[in-house]
Amino acid sequence: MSIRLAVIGAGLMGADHAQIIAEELPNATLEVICDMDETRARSVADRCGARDISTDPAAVIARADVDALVIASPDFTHAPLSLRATQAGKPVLCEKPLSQDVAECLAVMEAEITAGHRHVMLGFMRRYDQSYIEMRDALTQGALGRALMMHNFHRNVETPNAEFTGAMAITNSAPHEFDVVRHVLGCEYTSISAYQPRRSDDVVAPVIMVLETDDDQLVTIEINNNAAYGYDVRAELVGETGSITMAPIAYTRLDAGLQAATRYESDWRGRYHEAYLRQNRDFLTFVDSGQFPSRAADCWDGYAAAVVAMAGTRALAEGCKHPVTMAPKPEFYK
Ligand code: ISE
Repeated sequence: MSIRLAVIGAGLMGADHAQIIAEELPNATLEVICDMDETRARSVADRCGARDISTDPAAVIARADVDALVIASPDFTHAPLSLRATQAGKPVLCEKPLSQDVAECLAVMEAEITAGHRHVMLGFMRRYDQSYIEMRDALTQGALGRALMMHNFHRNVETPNAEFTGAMAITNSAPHEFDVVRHVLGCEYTSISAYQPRRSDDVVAPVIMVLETDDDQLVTIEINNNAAYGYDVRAELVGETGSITMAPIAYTRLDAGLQAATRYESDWRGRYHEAYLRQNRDFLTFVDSGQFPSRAADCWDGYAAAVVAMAGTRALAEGCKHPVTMAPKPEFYK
């Protein structure tokens, strides 16, 4: 039976999820596109063939003709809407972050524990990207020996808007690395340091972070939201007996005029399209079977990302190493 979905948020990510559902997920139908901007909701609904639109997320969550939801509205709405959907018994694919407020993450976790099963799958789609899958497999298969360090850089062409700050590089962009490094290494973090170089212009400078893990490993993360040259995300995992590094992703190289050239994507939607597709298929399997996918990120992972992001913003503001202190992991999430 086809799964009836609603997408809350008709901005960049909501429109992308709606298009994936409409064009590449035959076992799902788009029932509602919800956005506070009715015109924007209508535009996405018409483009993707959704049956209805709404400007009221609470009403959409309660609709009898909606089996599950994709939450792609602004970050501050993610936890409250995930909480409401969990209390309504509706599965949710929630775009990252779950929340930048640790207490909000704990509230959603509490609701899932009360309900007795997970409802929220978090949109940390890097877990479904082939390069991180191969990196994690190499480690678990013993090809690298024990993991020592993981180096990461995450470069956007430019910040999405003028309000984007260095702290937002930590709370909005870096959660992808915070999560996927935990997933690959199977670790938790114990401390974070954060620094910024000075740029000669007035755009947001990169943020460099150094994190320690609970197995005495080191993780470096560079977030550069104004790299200019292209959307470029790579990592290298260094073990005691081997290393594995990501190649720049390109389908072709053009050799001409004594030059060789490859092309970068302009943003994450192109670079991670296959990962979004795999993630969204796994979400539908979760909705259909009730079995939470082993690769997927849950609310504990959302909480973990929020805790380290909060510590990272403090480390950046104070210019010193900050401890990452997490609550004990509930049995429910083990
Ligand atoms: C954005 O919100 C994303 O989730 C992208 O995956 C990431 O590359 C970008 O830096 C974020 O701003």
